[in-house]
Amino acid sequence: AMLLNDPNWFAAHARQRRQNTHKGSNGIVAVLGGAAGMTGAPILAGRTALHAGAGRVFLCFAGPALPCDAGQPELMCRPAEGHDFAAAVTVAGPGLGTGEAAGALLEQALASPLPQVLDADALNLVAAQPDLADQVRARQGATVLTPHPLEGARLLGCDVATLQRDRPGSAQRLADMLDAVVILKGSGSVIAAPGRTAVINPTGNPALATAGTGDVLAGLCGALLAQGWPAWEAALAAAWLHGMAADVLVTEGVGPVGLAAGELIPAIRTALNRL
Ligand code: NPW
Ligand code: AMP
Ligand code: MG
Repeated sequence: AMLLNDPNWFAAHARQRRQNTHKGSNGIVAVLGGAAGMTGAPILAGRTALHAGAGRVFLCFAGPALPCDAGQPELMCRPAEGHDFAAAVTVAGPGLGTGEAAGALLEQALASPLPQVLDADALNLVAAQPDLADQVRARQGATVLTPHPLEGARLLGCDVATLQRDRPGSAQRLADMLDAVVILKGSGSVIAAPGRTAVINPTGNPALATAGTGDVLAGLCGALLAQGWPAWEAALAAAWLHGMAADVLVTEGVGPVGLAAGELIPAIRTALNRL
């Protein structure tokens, strides 16, 4: 696996925003998640998508709780039931739950032709239901998967120790199995895709070992996809920016102990604007 540490790579891939751009040019992100008791996860993903430049962000809640503005009035909150996912880059999974209703919502989201991010419970549903895995493989748009080691092991049908023994190989198997770009998270996240050499992300630190940081990464991936980054480049840049934000915060004393996932969001925005 190669290391992602070339600043020129970002200079070449960072998107300049045109002078006459408008919110419609910067893409739509829809987050599908937020079952009862887990509404924080999609809120973190959606707030990240907003601050990482998505033109419009919808939060589509699977559960009964509909936080009216999610603490961020720019976000548009609605029930997931009946939402049309075809027009947005969907980030599916944060706090989604794994019940029957969650599976049905995921099935609808997967039918969208646009690029998509599958995280958390979306991955757990795909691991449990072969029909959903078939649907992932058959998707028209690009798919980015963001498993942590346990989610990856569930997908591969192995235990975490086995997956961790060869992280680049495991990420590659996941990518080939589901025909997707994969960010296998953890210390030294591995980015893999079919037909490519796996890359190890050098940024990030133990401050990230806290609830919600994965939800932030998923929202960041969605925002970059919505703004037109190709899936492979979006995954590399998202992993790098997410880790870099944590590294900068640690130099400022915001961690390694006590960083809260939401604190990554303004640091990610700064890192993205400085690419
Ligand atoms: P252990 O403890 O070592 O045996 P789960 P989840 C393992 C939502 N959230 N290296 C580790 O296992 C999510 O979006 C809601 C090795 C760990 O205990 C999901 O929908 C939040 N092992 C739902 O909760 C904020 C590693 O995996 C276990 C590892 C459940 O997701 C939090 C956890 O995996 C959360 O995002 C590593 N690097 N990383 C909210 N505010 O609403 C993880 N593991 O059982 O799938 O549970 O990831 O918490
Ligand atoms: P999740 O488990 O879904 O909340 O995702 C956790 C996020 O934090 C992922 O992006 C991991 O790569 C990152 N992370 C967790 N622990 C570490 C660590 N020790 N070093 C670097 N990154 C980490
Ligand atoms: Mg997670």
